[in-house]
Amino acid sequence: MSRVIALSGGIGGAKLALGLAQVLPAEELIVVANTGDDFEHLGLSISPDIDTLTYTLAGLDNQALGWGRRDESWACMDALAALGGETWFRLGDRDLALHLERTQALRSGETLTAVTQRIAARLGVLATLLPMSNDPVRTRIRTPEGWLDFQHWFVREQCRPAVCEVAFQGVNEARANPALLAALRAKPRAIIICPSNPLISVEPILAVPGIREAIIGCGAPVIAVSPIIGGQAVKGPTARMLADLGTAPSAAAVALRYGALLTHYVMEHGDDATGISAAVSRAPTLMRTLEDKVALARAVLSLA
Ligand code: FO1
Repeated sequence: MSRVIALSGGIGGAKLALGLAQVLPAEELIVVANTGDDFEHLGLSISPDIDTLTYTLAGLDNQALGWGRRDESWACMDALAALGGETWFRLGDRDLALHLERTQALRSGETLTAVTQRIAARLGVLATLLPMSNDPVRTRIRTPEGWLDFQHWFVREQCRPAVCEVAFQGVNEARANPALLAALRAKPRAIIICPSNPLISVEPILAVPGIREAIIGCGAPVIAVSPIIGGQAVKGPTARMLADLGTAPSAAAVALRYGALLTHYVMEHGDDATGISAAVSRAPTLMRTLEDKVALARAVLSLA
């Protein structure tokens, strides 16, 4: 059976991944997670985009926060604060269990893929969730005050420092997830680039040696959904980051960044498509409800 392979970062991409999971049989969907946001914190191995995708596909995501787990409590964070510990990166009591389990698994030699799939299965996720690599890749942001690890820039500094450069530390040494390469060789039906931030969620995946080439070589349509509507990111710093890096924040600018990789680009009605070489499709790309996510997933799959 031919499969759909979706590349995704956190919240925006995860919404479309959920829509795809609603319309495709589980065995036909592979979701590839960005791991450039990962970091070691309080002795724990944290993989935010894997976690957002896992919780979203499991129906356990915290929709108010856009990250972490619903029905959460914060007793550990409160106790840690009382001890003078670091609480700028909020880890809920139930979310902590996932980080404890992953950290223990990695320390005992389990691959990131294996522990990701074991946890996803325990939480009832049926689609296949693959980290882009089992090797560490760390997105770093160069600001006027110097380089910052991604979560320090994104959460601790709240995206305030201007972005002069984005780099993916370790990406050249990272081996593409072999399960992803195998799926790309097995004649997939479509490659979908979810509406995540291109700079920090999608490009780290494409930067892992061999992944871009395997996508181009697999012969399937490559369909990206714009993360920008009307010049604004739906959520997060995408538009601001593009502007910092000298690119006008527009749906077309994102398509131009992906360049010849795309066969199709899905963007909001009314946004300017000038200069886009891929086949442009229009659809409502703002996903508030599950129906919105399903409708967009159907619109994207209809192009394949
Ligand atoms: N984002 C925040 O803005 N503040 C937080 O305290 C925070 C905690 C957190 C804990 C676990 C997790 O998986 C994600 C968390 N995030 C938090 C979101 C995270 O920084 C983002 O999901 C990404 O890295 C960007 O996509």
